[in-house]
Amino acid sequence: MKGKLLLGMLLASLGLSAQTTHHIDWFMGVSNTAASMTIDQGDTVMWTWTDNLPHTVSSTTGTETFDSGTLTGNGQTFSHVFDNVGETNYKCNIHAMMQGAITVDAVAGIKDNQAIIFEYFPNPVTDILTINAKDTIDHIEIYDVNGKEVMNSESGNRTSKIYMSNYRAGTYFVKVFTGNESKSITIVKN
Ligand SMILES: [Cu+2]
Repeated sequence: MKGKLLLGMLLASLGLSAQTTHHIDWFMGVSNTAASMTIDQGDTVMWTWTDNLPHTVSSTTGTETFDSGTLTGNGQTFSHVFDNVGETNYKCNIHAMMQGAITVDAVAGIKDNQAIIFEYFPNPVTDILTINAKDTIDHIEIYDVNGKEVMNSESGNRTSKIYMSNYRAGTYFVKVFTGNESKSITIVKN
C-alpha cells in the first residue's frame, strides 16, 4: 500500500509522459482523415515519411506548437508528445494539401495513461494491425462504431498482430488489456 502510494506520487511528480505512440504515415497524397486522430493527454504521435519527397510536420493553430523542419527520405520520423488538452492543426509547409488535426482528450487519471504503454501501426490499416506493448497484453477487444464487439482475443504476448483484411471498411475501437488496465484506440480500416 505504502509502496503503491509512493509510486503514485513519483509518477505524479514526473507529470504525464508519453504512453501510447500513435503512428501516421506522412507522404504526398495523405488524406486529412488519415492524418487526423484523437488521442489521450500525454500520448505521442510519430509521423513516418513514406515517400522520398521533402516534408515538414508543422503546427499551424491550436494548443500545441511543433515543427519538424524539412526532412527528406523514406523512413524519416518526427515525434511530438501532446501534453495539452485541445486540438492542434498541422500541415506540411512544402505541400499545403498535406494537413491534419490532432485532438487531445483529458485522461481521467494519470494512472490510466501511465499503466499501459504501447504503440500500434499502421493506421489506417489494410491487412495487419500490430500492437507492441511494454508488458504482456492479456487480451484485445475490438468494437465497431455501433459498439458491437467484433473480436475478443487472448494474447499473452507483448506483440499482437490482428488480421483485419476481412473487416469491413470503417472505424473500429480497439481495447487493449494488460493486467488490470485497459486503453482504447481508434483505428480506421481501409
Ligand atoms: Cu510535404
